Amino acid sequence: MSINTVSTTPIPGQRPGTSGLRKKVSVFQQPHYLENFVQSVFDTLGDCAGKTLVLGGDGRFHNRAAVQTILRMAAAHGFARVLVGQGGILSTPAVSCVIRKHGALGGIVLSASHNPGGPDGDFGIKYNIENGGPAPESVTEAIYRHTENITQYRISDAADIDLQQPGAARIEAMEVAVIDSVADYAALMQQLFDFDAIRQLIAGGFRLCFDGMHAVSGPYAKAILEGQLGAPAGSVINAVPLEDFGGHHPDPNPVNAAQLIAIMAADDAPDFGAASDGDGDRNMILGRKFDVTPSDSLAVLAAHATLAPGYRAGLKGIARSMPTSQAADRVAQALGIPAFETPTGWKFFGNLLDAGKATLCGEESYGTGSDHIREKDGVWAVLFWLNLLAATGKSVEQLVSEHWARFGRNYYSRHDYEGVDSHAANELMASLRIKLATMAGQDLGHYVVDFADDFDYKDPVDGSVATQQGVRIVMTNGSRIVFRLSGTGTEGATLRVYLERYEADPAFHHLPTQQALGPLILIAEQVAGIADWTGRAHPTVTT
Ligand code: VG1
Ligand code: CO
Repeated sequence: MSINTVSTTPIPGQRPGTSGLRKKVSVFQQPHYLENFVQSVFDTLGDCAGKTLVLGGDGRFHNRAAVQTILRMAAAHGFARVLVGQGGILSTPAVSCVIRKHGALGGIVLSASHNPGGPDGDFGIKYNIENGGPAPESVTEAIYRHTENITQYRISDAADIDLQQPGAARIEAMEVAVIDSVADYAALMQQLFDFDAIRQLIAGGFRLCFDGMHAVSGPYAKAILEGQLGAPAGSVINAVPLEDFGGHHPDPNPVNAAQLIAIMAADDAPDFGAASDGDGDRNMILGRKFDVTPSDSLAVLAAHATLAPGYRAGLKGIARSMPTSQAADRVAQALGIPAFETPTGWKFFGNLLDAGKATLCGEESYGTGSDHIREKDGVWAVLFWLNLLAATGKSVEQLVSEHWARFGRNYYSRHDYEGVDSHAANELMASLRIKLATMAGQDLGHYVVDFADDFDYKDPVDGSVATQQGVRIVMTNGSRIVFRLSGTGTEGATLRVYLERYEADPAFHHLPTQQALGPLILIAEQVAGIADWTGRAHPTVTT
């Protein structure tokens, strides 16, 4: 074994987006592409002697090859130890859990999350810091600047490590520990939730269906739901991670999880349905013939959190991303705890969680989590819901309807215009920004604009500032329209339009969502000229 220094030149465009660096697999397969980025991460970290790195991914195409490359480079950089998931597999929440539990310096997650996989799909890499959470922008920007000037990387010429069985091996002076991908994570879940109560619920005939979407959470859900909680075999479907996710988008929303939606819409549907995404950090919650919007899910969990053993002491605060509905804010108000509004992306929650200012966090994009780790967490959200269902004896629909009756309903939908021309998308946003200054006080349909701005965020812990995080038009009654461009796509631009209407009157709590939001949808088109700029009369995906 020996360590080689390889000359390289910068490759443009290695700037991480909302959640790491995501590109087509073919881009990552270019010579030096992965190596340049990984060396930039390591050089940004500096001396790693004596330190531990956690490594794993969602099992998508190119995962195994990338794991072997990164192991050789970590050895060359002087890490003492790498903890790598068996088969190269670790979900995003499991990486966060393992970093924290084993006191690692950080971790690398190989995933493009909800983006499609396979040789023609997407690949991605994300660095998580010592607290287990996504690197903040100060770190990702330093990594990016390094990629612009890189001249060499170092790599061992050691043979591939066998990742199939847990055990220990060595590359140069570095220990490689192949760990059970599920064990640490499952142990943490047992501390947070009442497994006995859930086991009893299931033993009493309560039926559930978890859709692993052929992505990383299958093995976690099988081990916990079927293995530990006694759900009958077959309760977890599409449980085996596949390199191409079976050709589907591993994105748990009513559009992409069509199989599960059909199961939950049948007359003999199970009592509870759920799905997770490529890297296991998202969740979709369903009742029988009933979908729970992610924003409502956060609010319901917050309102009942003390029913779960891990949250019995109460919540310190609730944080949500700006475009997420304000349903959780109403719960925070009722509980007398602070509510925080952050830019999109889990990295913005890290400081609030570390400082003990927030306990629960959520995003409208099917992401929910807490201070148990520093990532959003799909299986955790499922167990939290099961704990509430077991403790209350109510159905999913009952819990949500009662929530609306108590707090009012925040109708909510996101309209995505995917793969639009980047230039046109930027022009659309620029033209919206120009209008903002004069919007306050204007009548739009039956609404009056309270204020309109481009969301800025100053982190209350370290004072760092993020600007241009989404254009929002907020009406006097709290209804809102938000526009922003996606930072995770790999083709053209994706325009996201977020629509929210607050309705206090229970007589109006059961309208079809798109109908309830109809007037706001018209206003969004009228204000932004979406059809003109994008050439699209309708969104590609509505969630
Ligand atoms: C999207 C979501 C955002 C989420 C991010 C990563 O980002 O909107 O809420 O944090 O994906 O999720 P964007 O920039 O495309 O809107 V995951 O599960 O793909 O890591
Ligand atoms: Co994800």
